[in-house]
Amino acid sequence: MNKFVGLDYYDIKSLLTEEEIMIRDSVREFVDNEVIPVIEKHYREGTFPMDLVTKMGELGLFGVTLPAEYGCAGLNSICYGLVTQELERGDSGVRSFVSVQSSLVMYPIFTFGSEDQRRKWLPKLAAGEKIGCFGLTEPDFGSNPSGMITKAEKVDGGFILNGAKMWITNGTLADVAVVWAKLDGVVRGFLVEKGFKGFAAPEMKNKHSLRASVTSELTFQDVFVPEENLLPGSKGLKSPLMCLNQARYGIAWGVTGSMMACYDTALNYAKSRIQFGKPIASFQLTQAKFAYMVTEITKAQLLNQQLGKLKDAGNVKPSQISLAKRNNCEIALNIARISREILGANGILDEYPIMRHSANLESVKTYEGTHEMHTLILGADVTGIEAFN
Ligand code: TGC
Ligand code: FAD
Repeated sequence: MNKFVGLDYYDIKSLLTEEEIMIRDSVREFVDNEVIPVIEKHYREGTFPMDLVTKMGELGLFGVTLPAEYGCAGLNSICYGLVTQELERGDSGVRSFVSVQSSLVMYPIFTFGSEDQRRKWLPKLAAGEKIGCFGLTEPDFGSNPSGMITKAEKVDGGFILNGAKMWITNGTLADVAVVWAKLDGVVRGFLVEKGFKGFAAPEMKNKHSLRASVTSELTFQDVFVPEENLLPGSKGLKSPLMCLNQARYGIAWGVTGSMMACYDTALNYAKSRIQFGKPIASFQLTQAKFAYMVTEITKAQLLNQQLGKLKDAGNVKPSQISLAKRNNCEIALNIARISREILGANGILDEYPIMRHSANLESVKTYEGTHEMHTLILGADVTGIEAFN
């Protein structure tokens, strides 16, 4: 197995601390040793590599930015970004697992949960002993979650939940679902545990994208949720949207890892593939493709660095995260397609990771806010005029 050396055209390593470099390199090695050797098989079979969960827990990859008192690594946002970048170099499904567990489950329990909820869930989620999922999207409400119809009603000792969620990463695997539902017309977060009567989480099959990731429906039929499972600090749509900021940030970095994987594959191939008596890397049209890719990857890396600095300084605006998520997903897809072109017919084989990345990136461009929603978020921010409807 060759060790991966990621593109670093602008010496971005010089912007990282020793600790950040160490974390990047240890996740890079984990991906080389544990993810790359198994991922194509899982992708073909449509299964998630469950063996990785405990290993990722041992490496401290879940909830990396949360405090050590809850079993987490207490690292900065650059470290979190580097973790997702390296994981998605392996596969978007593996990065998705970590994004959901960290940004969409542990973050809301930490931010909106009671101390009891934090102590009950965070150490086990950090260790990978428990798995979580995040239910916001519904069959009829994707880009506009404010219209959700999943509803909670107050009863003695708790709440009765009714409704359905769709497209939920890790739903079938999850021990705990962070479910967003309206209580008296206000969006609140509930911890729905595996085994609660009336709760089911069937897997959605036959995906062409993110095949090494479990995607599920969640259905709630008169599910009794005890009082202590309401996230007390959650109030309004702002609460789930705050979680999305964390996950979108990780995606901006993650897809940069996909770009680096596709670029690296195409460059190695182009140097050794001979046509017309020369390596295809020697043709000007091929070099133009590499010039585009090296430029765009470098721009994405610099965008991520500054975004991480803003985030750690507590100054980041959601629209700045949208800019990076929107740009980097679009560019990652372009780079996957260009890399596939460079490999010609070989590019469609699963001996190479490019088509897998390309197919995955279709989902990544769609989830956590589609390209169009992030365009509108940016448009609203710069003009001061909302154009969502
Ligand atoms: P709007 O009225 O604009 O906002 C409601 C309240 O929220 C505040 N807000 C935010 N707060 C924090 N972060 C953000 N990003 C925020 N965006 C808005 C806003 O200030 C307001 O606060 P307040 O105090 O006034 O109440 O809400 P809207 O209904 O008009 O919708 C806005 C819109 C369209 C931008 C939003 O709904 C949106 O982002 N839609 C996209 C939906 C989406 O991204 N879904 C993702 C589902 S989860 C997922 O895909 C996981 S995949 C994970 C994986 O596998 O890796
Ligand atoms: P729609 O909202 O129906 O949009 C369809 C098209 O219309 C899009 O191109 C969209 O951009 C466009 N559109 C919509 N409104 C406008 C507008 N105002 N102006 C212009 N264009 C518009 N959700 C979760 O809650 N939890 C998860 O864990 C999760 N995991 C996912 C995993 C996968 C593999 C996938 C594919 C999705 C996942 N999602 C999850 C759901 C995801 O967040 C939604 O798919 C996404 O928000 C878009 O919603 P939608 O698919 O219903 O599309």
